[in-house]
Amino acid sequence: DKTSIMSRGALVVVEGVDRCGKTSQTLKLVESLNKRNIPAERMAFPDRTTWTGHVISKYLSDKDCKLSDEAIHLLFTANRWEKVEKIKESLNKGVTLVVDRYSYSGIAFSTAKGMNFHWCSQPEIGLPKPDLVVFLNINPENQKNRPGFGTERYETSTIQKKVTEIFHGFAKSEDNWQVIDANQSFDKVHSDMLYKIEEQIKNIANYNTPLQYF
Ligand code: NYM
Repeated sequence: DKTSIMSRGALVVVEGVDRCGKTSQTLKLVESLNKRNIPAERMAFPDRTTWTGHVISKYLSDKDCKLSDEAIHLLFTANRWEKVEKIKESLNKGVTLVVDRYSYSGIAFSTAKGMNFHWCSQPEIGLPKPDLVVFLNINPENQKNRPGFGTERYETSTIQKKVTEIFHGFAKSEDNWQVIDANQSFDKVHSDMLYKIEEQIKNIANYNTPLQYF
């Protein structure tokens, strides 16, 4: 039967600081994959449409929204846990997921404001582990030249700088991270990402790689 020969979709995460092009690149990737007859869908964290998402959105946009650092950290994680069934279902159907931010953003942003790295990592244990993380690495000058910061929490250069350092740490220590030079043109960044993702999809099919968990 068809399901036994169809391989699972890839779990691909795109990480990077604000204004590195994550949103437009993830949209374009799904479009290009679909054009090549590779079923793919986009997902983004935080997902502001769920109940935890409503609170997260309020926290990010309203500085008077008082939640302890621990409470909001756990809500961001809960927002991912809410999606686990959906993630597994899609991957098992052969759909590749292109995810805009994931656990790494959760750990990086909370650590950047002074929280303990180890503590922040614990509630991610058991979540599906991405097959591939594409890190859009942009230099600060280029980031400055893109449309300005919004008014949400964490949109300051101090936080962004720390987050960048933490992402570079992940890129060095994690085996699933690939760094893409996001200072290149939109189309070049797109084709570099597409190449890595297609390579990953082929690997999963060739070696029948099972989904892993943190
Ligand atoms: N953010 C995002 C976190 O602090 N923790 C998380 O777990 C995630 C997924 O939310 N500044 C931060 C990063 C962003 C902010 O994200 C909103 P976006 O992609 O701008 O909607």
